[in-house]
Amino acid sequence: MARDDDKTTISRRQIVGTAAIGAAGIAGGLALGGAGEPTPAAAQPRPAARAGAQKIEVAPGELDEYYVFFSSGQTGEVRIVGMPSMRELMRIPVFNRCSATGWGLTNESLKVLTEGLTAETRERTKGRWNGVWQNGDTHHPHMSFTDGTYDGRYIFINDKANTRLARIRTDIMKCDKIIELPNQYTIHGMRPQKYPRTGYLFCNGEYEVPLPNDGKVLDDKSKYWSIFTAVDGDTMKIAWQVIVDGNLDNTDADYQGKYAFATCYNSEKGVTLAEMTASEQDWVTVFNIKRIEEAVKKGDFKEMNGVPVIDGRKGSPYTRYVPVSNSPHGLNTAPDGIHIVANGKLAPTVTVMDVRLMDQLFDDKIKPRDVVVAEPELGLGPLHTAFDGRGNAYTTLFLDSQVCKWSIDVAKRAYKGEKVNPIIQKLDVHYQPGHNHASMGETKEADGKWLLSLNKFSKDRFLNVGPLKPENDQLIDISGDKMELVHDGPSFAEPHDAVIIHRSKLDGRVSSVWKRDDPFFADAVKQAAADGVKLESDAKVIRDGNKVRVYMYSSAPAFALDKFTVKQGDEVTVYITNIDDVEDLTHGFCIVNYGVNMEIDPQQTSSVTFIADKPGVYWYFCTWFCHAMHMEMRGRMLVEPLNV
Ligand code: RUQ
Ligand code: CUA
Repeated sequence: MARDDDKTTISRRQIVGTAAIGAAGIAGGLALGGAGEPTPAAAQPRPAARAGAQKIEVAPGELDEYYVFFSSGQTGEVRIVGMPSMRELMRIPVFNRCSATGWGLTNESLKVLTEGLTAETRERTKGRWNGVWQNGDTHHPHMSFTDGTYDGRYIFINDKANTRLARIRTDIMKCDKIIELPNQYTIHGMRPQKYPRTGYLFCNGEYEVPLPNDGKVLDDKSKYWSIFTAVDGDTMKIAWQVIVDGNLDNTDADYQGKYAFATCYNSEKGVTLAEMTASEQDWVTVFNIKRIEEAVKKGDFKEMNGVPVIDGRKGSPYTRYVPVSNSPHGLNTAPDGIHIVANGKLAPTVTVMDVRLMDQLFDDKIKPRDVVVAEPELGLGPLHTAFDGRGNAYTTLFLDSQVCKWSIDVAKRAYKGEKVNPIIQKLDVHYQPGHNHASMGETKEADGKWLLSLNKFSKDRFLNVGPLKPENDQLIDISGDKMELVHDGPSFAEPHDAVIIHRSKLDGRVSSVWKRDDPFFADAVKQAAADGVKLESDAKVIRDGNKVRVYMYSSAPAFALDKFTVKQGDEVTVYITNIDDVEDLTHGFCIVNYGVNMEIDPQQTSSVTFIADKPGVYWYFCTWFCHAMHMEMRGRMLVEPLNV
């Protein structure tokens, strides 16, 4: 395979440095990035003694200063990590199944997983897999905003695999809504509106398809389109969609509530690697939110699958297309509220735009390129940029395996012709970084303390665990003049993206005990009321034809029913209410050889439905070690055979 020092291989700079980049160049570049021989760990720089630097140790019993919400790529979940310790604190199942919590098995989770699917998907998944997709691919977690900073209400996360958007309630750290976007094929970039509040979630349709995608058009790519969607974060309903030229990769919003931006790497609308990278320029698409809202009001749209779809292709009043070098990727708005950075990927540059020029651009007083105020050349493979709130930017260089720290102001002066170098420092990371994140750096409250580099390859940085390696999320201290690498953290599978949120944003918001009137299990409460059952104090079996509803409560170390009897073939729903009112006293409910398990937290009601298809004695037991007599916390389901 290609190596950096292999003289027969085209050099990285030849591949990505200049204008003409064909398919072979990209393939070569990726091979260099992905398959280069590892440098021995001993030869890698290690953090030296750190004078006066920030403390990374979080002693036993101490708490972290930041919450980090990580996506998890192909596992489909969201993870909570403490920073700076980088300890994983919790996993939140979203698009995946979870054996521990019963996500994808319980009625409460199935409702979340299915109710927001399109009618078509519901039909396609009917009768298999509990009516839901089995996989997801989470990329971009973001917290809801009010007035340019995190407001603690929700975390939103996209599913690239099956075109869904999910919302997580931070009070219980559970997903409470999932919707599928019609007319669109995949969501890649996803960002919340920052001002005045969230508001909208902007969802980028990366892949181009015929509209409608019903098989009538197949290979004629001139009839393929990409869609930009705005979802209302309060109702989780689609507000509007925009058809665009090219495609949509990453997205960000301004701090004024007027514009959203998206990078386009396939302006060619190619369907092969060579076609997608053929032209030397692609663009950033700018969306004028106010004009789009007015278009919806006055009816300048086509309704498709119940959604107003606005035509935002070139020449429309709703969008502008700002040319930038070949195949930009990340898009990042700076905490100064002014600068928007598009990251070159196949170009060695990042393009800096000034949001204050967008009004003039939409009034056609200036040309699209006139909104560009800097375009520094930083290195090879710029993917994403983070900010410290002190005017510095930190850009990941995928091919160079570095983070480049640079000054926005100096880059602007250089763009005007001054002989100045905006680059302040380059730091090696291990290896091939994608996203990076600064503490509070995606808000107007960027505090410039920590930087995370989410590296795609770990190679030799950890004990060898086989051909599938973890990713490496590296923690970097940026509080001083120099970036300093302080911690390596493995992760599975591919986090892509994270947000670093000061814990004060969640202070007093996160519960330890459920509220009995929580909407999450409102259906169970309703059914119990209809059955005349008090969930907190009744243990009852109610037969309704061949449907059987088993109600019990639990309190460590016992379930209220030590047995219940059903008939073979019955459709059984077990409702359990954990009446313990104590922090950290979770019970579980698992039936042996029935494939059933679920979590029941303090004051929560959980339910699961299954067919009692096999006669016999089936013990159910508590799966969370809750008491000295946790092992004894069990009971029997007696299934009477049909023909007796
Ligand atoms: S985006 S790095 Cu979804 Cu860059 Cu993965
Ligand atoms: Cu309840 Cu273990």
